[in-house]
Amino acid sequence: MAKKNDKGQHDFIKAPLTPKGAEKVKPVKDNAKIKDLEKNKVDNKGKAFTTNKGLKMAEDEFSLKAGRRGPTLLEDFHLREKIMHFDHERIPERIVHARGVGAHGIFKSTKDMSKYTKACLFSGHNKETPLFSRISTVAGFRGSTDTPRDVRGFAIKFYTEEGNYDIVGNNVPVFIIQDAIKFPDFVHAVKPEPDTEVPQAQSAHDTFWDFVTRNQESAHMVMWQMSDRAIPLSLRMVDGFGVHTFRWINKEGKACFVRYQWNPQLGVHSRVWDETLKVSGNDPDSQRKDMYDAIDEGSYPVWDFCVQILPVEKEHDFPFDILDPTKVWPEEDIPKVKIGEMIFNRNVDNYFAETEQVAFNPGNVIPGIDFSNDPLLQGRLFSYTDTQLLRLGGPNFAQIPINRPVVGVHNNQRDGWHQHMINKGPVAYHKSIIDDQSPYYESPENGGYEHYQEKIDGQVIKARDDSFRDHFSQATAFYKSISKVEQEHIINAFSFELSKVQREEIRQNVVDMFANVDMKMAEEIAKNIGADKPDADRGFDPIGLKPSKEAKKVKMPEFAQANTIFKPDTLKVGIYSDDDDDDFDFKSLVKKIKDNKAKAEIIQGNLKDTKDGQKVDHRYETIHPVLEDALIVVVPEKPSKDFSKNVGEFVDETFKHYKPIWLIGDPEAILDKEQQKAPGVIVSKDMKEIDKFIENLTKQRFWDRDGSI
Ligand code: HDE
Repeated sequence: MAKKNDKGQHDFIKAPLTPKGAEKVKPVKDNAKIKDLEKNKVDNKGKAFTTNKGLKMAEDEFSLKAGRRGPTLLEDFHLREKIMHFDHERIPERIVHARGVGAHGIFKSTKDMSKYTKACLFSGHNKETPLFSRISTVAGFRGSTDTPRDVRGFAIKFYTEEGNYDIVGNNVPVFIIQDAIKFPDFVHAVKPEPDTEVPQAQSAHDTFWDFVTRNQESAHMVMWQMSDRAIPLSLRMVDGFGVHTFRWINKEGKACFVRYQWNPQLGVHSRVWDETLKVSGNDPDSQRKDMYDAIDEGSYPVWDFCVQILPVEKEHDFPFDILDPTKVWPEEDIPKVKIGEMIFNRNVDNYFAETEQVAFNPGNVIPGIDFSNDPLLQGRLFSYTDTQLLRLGGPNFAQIPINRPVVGVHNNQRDGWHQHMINKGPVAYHKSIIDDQSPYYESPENGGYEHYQEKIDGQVIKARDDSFRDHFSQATAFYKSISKVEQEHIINAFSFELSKVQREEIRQNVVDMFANVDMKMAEEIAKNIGADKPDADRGFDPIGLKPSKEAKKVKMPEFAQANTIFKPDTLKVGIYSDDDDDDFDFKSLVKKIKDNKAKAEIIQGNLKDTKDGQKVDHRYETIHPVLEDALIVVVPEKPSKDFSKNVGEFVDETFKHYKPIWLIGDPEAILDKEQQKAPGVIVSKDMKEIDKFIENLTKQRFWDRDGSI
């Protein structure tokens, strides 16, 4: 029974805060979530077959019939159970971000940030917190391809000792709209058009581009979407951004604003567009397989986890609104600081149970983290719980193994679909004297969550502030900050997409609008698609404001992919060769490639091992050159018909996608004289060229190669 006060009454003013002797919060172990999931893992190996009720069955191949050729009987509970379950095996796919790949990992803090936040995962050095992450495309259905031109979602769930903390971000730093109320319109515009349900996983259609020109806050993100960032080489080579401004709060209750980003230690790399189209057809699962294989082989992807910190006093010091999700915080003005590393080191055991059922929510926060008034973020806080209620079939989705925290859950919520908890006793309301007023409320000093007490003073109004109305300055700054090659790719991407737009008026509106980003860029696009000369004034929606002088000065060189990290690690070298090439030493070549941390895949006419015992990975027919990052051709003395038939396609595709090539043997009939001298091409039988080849592989693409596309 609860203690009474000195007047002999129960204290009914408030429930006790953190009674003496209450359990202290203990740090979680990095494998805490893995251990937790163990409890739910099922291994059928060597086990007898049972129904879902545990009944062992003598047979699972025939339904119960009245006579061997007679009708099936209703009393066949086994048949009914099996078919009933099968009939309900699908749940609604995510309305956006339906196609994704998940992985377990660890966040390791490398810098103590307790001066700025009391969030447990960021305090202390070398502190490890388990996590689960899901990277996704946005527009495509769950069964679509891995490699459309699209932004990638990048969500992380940290299982901390103070509950789950989710960062639900993207691989680009800005969003397409500023206010959540426009999200359904945007999604309707980018998804397949409702009359025909085409096109799948593509923004190259009328409704998307119509939306863009009618909502010009989209300008900046569209530039990113047309850039190489939207066609990544691998999901292990994408950045992640929290996009919104969040608030951090320290132990003293002092707040600051923050933005998150995490950068891959392998660098940010992309494919070229022609290659991407072919990858989609040749291996629609290429990126999920790439992630799975890398983790499976122990090549764990690692991201540097960084934060930009802004004192609250500086909120209004910039030519853009720091709450605007269509703007980045340029690093020249607000430098980023590395505070940790995020490593993916374990694959899921079951795609549906983990990757499909994981439920992220930007509203899942822990003490030390709070929201800002970014109107996009505010709307998201409502949306995610709502969507999960439908997708996961009831209010108890937080009890699904992948979603449950690694700490205990104690409250008075009860019942609902799929309730797994067995709460004891009669009390299911707060402050009961029967249960000693348990569960008690934790005081903020001891880790109880308390919202930041921001002072709000304003009129109730459906509007946006003028500080959100400049839509073009950062779109221009982004374009100006990237390399010539990246700029060309943007022009090509716009030209491709707009060529698919059927309505001439929409095509013209787009070039007119983007003349406000860069006139030369818009002119090139207009020329490519046969539109009239762009007119920036005609394309400017006066609902926006022209960039101020200050805003025009913003620079963002940090986003040029030309400045990224280059490493040969995990890149794939295809070794194209003939069956039964007795003389060639495949073993040493494969070893040298692997010594440099790259991967070697032998491609031949059939799958029989090479004479020196190397595994052949692919047949000519079952691999396409776009799936390799570089090509070595081992030309035999007397090439077989099969070798000669396919070698042309392998070399041509690799050449025109600017990738490294090494011809070991006679180059005649494979490359013409000009091509043999092209950058990134080696023609030599000398195996010492391996060093030069690895250097080329590290560089990845030779943009100055003539004859490429
Ligand atoms: Fe989401 N978003 N979103 N979003 N979002 C969903 O939640 C929504 C936004 C993002 O791998 C949905 O569980 C609204 C920004 C990711 O499971 C849904 C708004 C950013 C994922 C939803 C936004 C994102 C989602 C669909 C405008 C980047 C996949 C299924 C206010 C910062 C997470 C689901 C995963 C998923 C709503 C805007 C990222 C419908 C209303 C901005 C990575 O609730």
